[in-house]
Order: sequence, then C-alpha cells, then structure tokens
Amino acid sequence: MKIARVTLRQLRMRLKAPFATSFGSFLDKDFLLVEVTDTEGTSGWGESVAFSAPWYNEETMKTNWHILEDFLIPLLFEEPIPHPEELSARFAPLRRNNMAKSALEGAVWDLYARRTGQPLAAALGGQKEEIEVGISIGIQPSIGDLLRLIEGHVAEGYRRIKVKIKPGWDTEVIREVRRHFPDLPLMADANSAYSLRDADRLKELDEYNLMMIEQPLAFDDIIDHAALQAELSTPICLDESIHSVEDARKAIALGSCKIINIKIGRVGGLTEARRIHDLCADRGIPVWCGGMLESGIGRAHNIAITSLPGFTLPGDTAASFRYWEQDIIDPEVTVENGRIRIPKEPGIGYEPVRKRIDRYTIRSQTYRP
Ligand code: OSB
Ligand code: MG
Repeated sequence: MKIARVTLRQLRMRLKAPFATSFGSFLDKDFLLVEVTDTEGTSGWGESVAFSAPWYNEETMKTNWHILEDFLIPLLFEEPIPHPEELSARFAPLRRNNMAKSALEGAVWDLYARRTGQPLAAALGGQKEEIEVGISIGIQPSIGDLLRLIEGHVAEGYRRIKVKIKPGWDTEVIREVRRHFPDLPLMADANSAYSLRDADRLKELDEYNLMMIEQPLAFDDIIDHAALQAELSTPICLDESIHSVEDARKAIALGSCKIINIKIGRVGGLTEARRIHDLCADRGIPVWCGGMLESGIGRAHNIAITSLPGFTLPGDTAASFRYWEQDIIDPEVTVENGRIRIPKEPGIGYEPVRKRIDRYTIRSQTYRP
C-alpha cells in the first residue's frame, strides 16, 4: 500500500448522558479521526481514544495531533506498507503515545482489509460470527438511579454489568446491586482510585461474587496489585497498567492479575492487541475488550478484535444507541440479546457517514507526502 494522503479531524460529539468515573465525568467527547487514503483512492478509518485531558493516561487529543502530524504521518509516508503488521515496528522508535499510534495503525488495517476484500475481523484472524457484550455504567447520583439503569440494561440483554466504584461509592453500592440481582454477572471498575491501605475495604468485595475487580490500584502499578491479588479471592483485571505484551507478560509472571482488559488504543494498535491476546491465550488468562466511549469507528475496531477466540469474557462494547443520538457510521452498532454480529463487509464493516462526520468536525487538516 502506498499512502497518498492522511486527513486528521477533531470531532466533538455530545453523549446522551454524562459518564462519571473515579477520575472525572464526560459529556462532550472530543476525539480525533484518522482517514488514510491510498494512491488508488481507497480510504481506511481509525479513531484516537485519547480524551481531551490526561486523566485516564498521559495522552490527550492535542498531544495525539502533535505526534501524528510531526512524527507518525511522516513515518507512514517514508515507505510503502506491505502489510499493516509492519507498522508497529516502524512506530517502535517513538516511545509510548500508544493512542496516537493506534489511531493511524487502525486506519491502515481498515484500508488493508478493504483492499483485500475481507472483513477486518477476518484480516486479524478472527473466526466468530458474533460476540457477547456487557455494558459499563458510570457513577450515579444515587443507588436507586444505578439499580434502575441496571434493570434496563439487563432487560436489553447485556451479558454482564460493570459498575464504576470509588471510595465512598463501593461496598454499599455493590451490596445493594447484589441484593437486587443475585445471579447477575457483575464486576466493578475502580480506575485506580485505591491504594494498598484500602486492602481491607477491597477484601469486603469478595463477599459479592464479582467476576473481577478492574484496576483497583495505581495506573502505573503491577507490584502492589500482585500483593493485593494474593489477598483477594476476586480476580483482579488490569486495564490502565498494561501498555504492551511485555507489560502483560510481567504482570502475569508477578501474579498482578488473573484477567486482562485489552484496549486497542492503550496498547498502541491492533497488532499489539493481538499479541497480548495470543500471550494470554497461551497462559490461560481470559481477556475482554475495553471501551473508551468511542464513536462508531473505534467501536467497529473493538468488535473486530473481539472476534479472536481468546476474548472469552463479554467486553464493554455497547450499542451506538447507548452513547449517541446518532452515530457517525451506517449501520449503527446494534446489540441483540447481548450479542453483536460481526459484519461481513470488507474493512471495519460499517460505513463512515461523511455528512455526519462533517457536522461534528471542528478542525481538520490533510497531509501529503
Ligand atoms: O476504565 O474502562 C474504563 C470510560 C472512560 C474511561 C475509562 C473507562 C471507561 C469505561 C466505559 O468503563 C467503557 C465504554 O462504555 O466505552
Ligand atoms: Mg477500566
């Protein structure tokens, strides 16, 4: 593949409802889309999952723009791309900035899949016809609000419910959820809100038969998580702490987690996400695909990677309808009975709708070799 141009767009889309985590709340979502077009006029699309502020990790939409414009896009233009798998090595001399790398790499994967006439899922080696998904629910004003939301999402068919927790919104909340939904596949995500000093409080969660507790301790830690996992019967799942297959290998070796949440953006792209999947499959560590409140384009990439066999637990890829009045892809992502059908069309399998994308675009620029 020879790339003729790359277009970066900054979009702003309003969520249907604010989404609150232990580190902050989202309503307007600013993010970047990447469109790569080859010399034959075929386009591929990627999404950066970096937020507008560095509260999940150190990247932001603006640092992504800078890294893409000044470093990654020039590297893309340097030489033709025989296969998207080769980009991770081409980008490796640049430290981290994984979400920027992933946005561009994802666009090239989509382009490659379209050019070769296969769904992105198949191009990655995925064989599932459909995937099972859960849903992540933000921190609510009251436990009553949370219970009502859970009831609705259970009725919609979601396969498991994830509840965000933080100090002051944890054991009592989980106890009430469990009391109302005794058999619900349930998990909690702390987004790094605790430290080892809270071990006793976290141990109380062992009573509620959670599938896992996600990233209880610091965003950059795997040592304390190992100490905590030794004390907990609930499996720990790492999110923020895992940026690469090497991080995953070390965390597994230390016993820092029993499950890994794979986010394509956090690990630098589809190729690295697949490497982590392969390692975990080899070590008997179940994985699932996390979410970053993506638009349809990022969502489509999540669906494609989840088609790999080691994604045995339901991920956070909920329907477009849950987040957006109108998504920017056609068709939108729909969930039936907690399942999403893997599209059969070439590439990401959902068509980006330019008219809608234009409506949400607040800045754009095109780069050529
Ligand atoms: O930790 O998984 C997370 C949303 C924003 C930032 C971090 C996380 C989340 C979610 C929502 O849990 C996942 C989604 O619905 O896209
Ligand atoms: Mg998380």
